[in-house]
Amino acid sequence: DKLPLKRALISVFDKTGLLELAQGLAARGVEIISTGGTARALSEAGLAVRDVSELTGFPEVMDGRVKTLHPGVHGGLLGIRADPSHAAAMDQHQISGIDLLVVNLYPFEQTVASGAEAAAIVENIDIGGPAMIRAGAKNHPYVAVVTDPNDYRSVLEELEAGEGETGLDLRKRLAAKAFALTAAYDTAVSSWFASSLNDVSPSRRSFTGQLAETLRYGENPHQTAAFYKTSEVRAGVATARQVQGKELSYNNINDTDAAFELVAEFDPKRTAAVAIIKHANPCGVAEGGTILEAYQRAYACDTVSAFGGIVALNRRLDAAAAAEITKIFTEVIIAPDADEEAMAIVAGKKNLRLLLTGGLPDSRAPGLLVKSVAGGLLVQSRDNGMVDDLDLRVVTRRAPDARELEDLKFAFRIAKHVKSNAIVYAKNLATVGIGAGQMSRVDSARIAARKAEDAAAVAGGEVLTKGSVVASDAFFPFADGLLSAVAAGATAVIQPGGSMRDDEVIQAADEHGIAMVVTGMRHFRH
Ligand code: 93A
Repeated sequence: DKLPLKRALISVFDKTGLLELAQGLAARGVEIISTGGTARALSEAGLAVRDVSELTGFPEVMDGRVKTLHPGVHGGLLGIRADPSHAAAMDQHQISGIDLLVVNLYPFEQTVASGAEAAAIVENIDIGGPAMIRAGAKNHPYVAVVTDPNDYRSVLEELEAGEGETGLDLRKRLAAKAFALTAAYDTAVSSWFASSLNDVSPSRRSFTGQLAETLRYGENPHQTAAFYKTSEVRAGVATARQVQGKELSYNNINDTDAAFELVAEFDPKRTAAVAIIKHANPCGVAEGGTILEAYQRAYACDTVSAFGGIVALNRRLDAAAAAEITKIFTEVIIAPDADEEAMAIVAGKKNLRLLLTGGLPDSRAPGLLVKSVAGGLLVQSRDNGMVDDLDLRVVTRRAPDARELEDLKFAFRIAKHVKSNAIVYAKNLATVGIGAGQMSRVDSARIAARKAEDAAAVAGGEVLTKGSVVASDAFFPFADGLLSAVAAGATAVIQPGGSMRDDEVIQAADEHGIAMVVTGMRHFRH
């Protein structure tokens, strides 16, 4: 399975490491063939290089759109050397075998990310490169295909160790990587077309990401994990700049995403907002006049759970808030920005990760959510649904007053970010009790109320669910969940409605003087 390396074709957009590789090959007497720009770079460095047009007998035409798409190249990549008829064809047509192919592609995704115009993006769809990569990788028993400058060294080392030969094992591994590259490349192209058509239909998409980081472990230490970034750019954990702190873990990334998506619901021009997240669920969310005030009010919701939490802000982190947040152990702070003094305070906590995103994502923007199930992928559009005043319908005799109405909308927005069954009590634009992830809605209601009692016990004050409002992410199937909220002291309720027993639930609300508003929109989250 050893293969002597006589001829290499190098055609690279990214010229990183090119000279060292070519020098190493030249030193072994390998003949080098290259395309226009690559050949120029090599001969300027004094290396002997043949132009690919010598193989094709054809010049590069159409601004380089056609340079390597020719049997003189593809025959040399695809010919099975051990097959007499292939060998005869190579002989007859004077096709020389290519043993090593080094290609990296036009920077399609970077061009998209740079905000270039469509014409420039389209021009950066590499055709000849992927064609050669696929041809060489298919014929890996005879061709080594290198698509990543990080692999140049191991190829040279293998040549060194193998006295000028590459082993089949290396060629197979390179082929696997090559097909992964072309698959991801084409997916990026198709995603761009779909998004430029504003097509977010889950059934017309393929998926890809660029490996950003191999993580130390997954959700648990015995699981392996990696972080991929996609071309669907939303300001958030994937695009953030990590200013300081330990490496992010799998759970940190998941929780930080949940936290930032939640605060993105609050327009920073209207209000400051802070969310504290544990296990992907909020344990406190609040608006405030300042970030400090919003943090203190969010923290007060559940001072026990906030320990070791993830804190997300919708506005710039300032010194006052930084000083307050760093009073307890916090895993991550994510914010659009931070001022110098705040960063200096955070720097006092070496391990605390500070992530700055440069902005907030649009929570109404479309996008896709992907989740794997055994043997498949489930894909849906992201929950960018938002209830506005026109959607709300009062179904009880009593209508909510202005303060209740603001709190109801606030609570329902948060319920969207709480694992179902979700129950959220809120008062004065701060959560006062959150019940998450229970299999029965009445349990979520009871847990949320109990947590509010616990918070009151810790603070030595009154139980804040008294005179609060409550949001439910889905309808109350029975009156029991509602009655539990009444028992906790809630005066108004917001929920999607649509239960077979809506009448029963509304009647129970009326009996207790509760104001109830239905949204017509459900916010399950699992
Ligand atoms: O425009 S192409 O799709 N047509 C081709 O025939 C072709 N052959 C190689 N692009 C093509 N390439 C790409 O050119 C390679 O994938 C590489 O990214 C780039 C190297 O060009 P140069 O050597 O001129 O810098």
